[in-house]
Amino acid sequence: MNKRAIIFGVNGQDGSYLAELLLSKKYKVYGVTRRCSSNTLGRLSSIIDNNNLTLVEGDVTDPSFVYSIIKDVAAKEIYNLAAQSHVGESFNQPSYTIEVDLKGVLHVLDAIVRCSKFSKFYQASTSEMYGSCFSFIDKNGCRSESRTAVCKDKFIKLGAFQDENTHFIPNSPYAVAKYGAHNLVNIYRASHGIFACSGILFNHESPRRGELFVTRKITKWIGNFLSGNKKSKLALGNINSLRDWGHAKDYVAAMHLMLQAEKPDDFVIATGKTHSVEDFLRESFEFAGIKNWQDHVEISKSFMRPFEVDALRGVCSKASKNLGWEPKISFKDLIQDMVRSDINS
Ligand code: NDP
Ligand code: GDR
Repeated sequence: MNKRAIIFGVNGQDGSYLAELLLSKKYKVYGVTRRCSSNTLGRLSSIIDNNNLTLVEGDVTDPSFVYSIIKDVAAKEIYNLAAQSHVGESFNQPSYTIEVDLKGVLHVLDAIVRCSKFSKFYQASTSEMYGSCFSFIDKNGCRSESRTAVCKDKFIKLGAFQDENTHFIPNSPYAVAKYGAHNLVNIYRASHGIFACSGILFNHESPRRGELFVTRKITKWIGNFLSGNKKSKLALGNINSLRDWGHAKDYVAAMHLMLQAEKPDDFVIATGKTHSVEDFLRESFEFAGIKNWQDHVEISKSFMRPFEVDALRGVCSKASKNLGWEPKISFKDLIQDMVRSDINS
């Protein structure tokens, strides 16, 4: 049986967990990494010697490379996790972000249609596509939508949420690129009949999270502080924003499940719970036994975004019903996993 899978972005946070999952299910995994003069394979250390893992150097912005690997491997499943994935950075590098996060996806879809139509495809869509848009149930019991920025208290009071029926109103170059890619997946599915799914994943973290994302920035700072290596304060931007944070290990399982479903579709993957960056800060410092987090944090303009996504809370009832997927790792356990790992390292 053909159990070959291609993962674009295999050495990222999600790519590394997904590769481990697929290898444990006896897949032959072809992982695409970008050529780099320094080692970027650290997250793959536990599987790097696995005979069923083949690493291939290439870039999703190169259509001829994408076409060749998809044709040569003839994979059962193709996962596109490759992206310039930092929202803040997309304001500094908008054109590059569009090149990778939108055109890269077009290259993959196009190659599938031209030479591997039987392959099932997963695209990494994102909750960033909602921008400031959220849904809520109004006082008449009807579903309503708001498209304006909202403060934390109001969002929580409204019981606001986002799901597959909430509109997308992207407000960063990253979100625009991802929304474009999301639409392309729908168009290719409808017009070419390919099995293509988008996972609308809300924030998910782990000890392997990139160090420039806020959760890891916090836990890494704590690790350094406790080992005596940190003299300066932890500089952060907006700590009032709300995010729905899950654990990456749970979320890669959902990616795989989507490609095992009977028909291709889009699914929200989230925990249904929302916390502020400040909550994450407080709980991380408390778990590490550091008193008064306020004494160690400074707010810096340089980490503020020109346009912010204020509040996210995903409802994943469609994925629960159709895929049997539920998040297993709680916010508290996620924090403990990350803090413990950064203290130990
Ligand atoms: P990471 O930033 O950790 O990983 C991104 C991966 O893409 C890296 O392996 C990176 O390689 C690779 N990559 C970047 N540019 C290219 C390129 N031009 N060609 C080939 N590979 C490239 O992200 P995550 O693992 O956190 O996320 C995976 C995907 O899911 C991304 O598409 C992200 O946008 C999306 N997503 C993530 C969420 C999250 O909370 N983590 C939530 C929703 C969506 P290199 O190491 O060389 O940079
Ligand atoms: P996000 O994650 O933008 O939601 O995108 P990030 O951790 O970067 O920001 C979360 C929130 O924290 C605020 N913030 C800071 N963010 C960073 N990076 N650095 C800081 O110093 C800082 N201070 C405050 C941000 O303003 C924001 O409100 C992640 C990425 O993984 C995307 O690829 C993915 O699509 C979405 O999650 C869902």
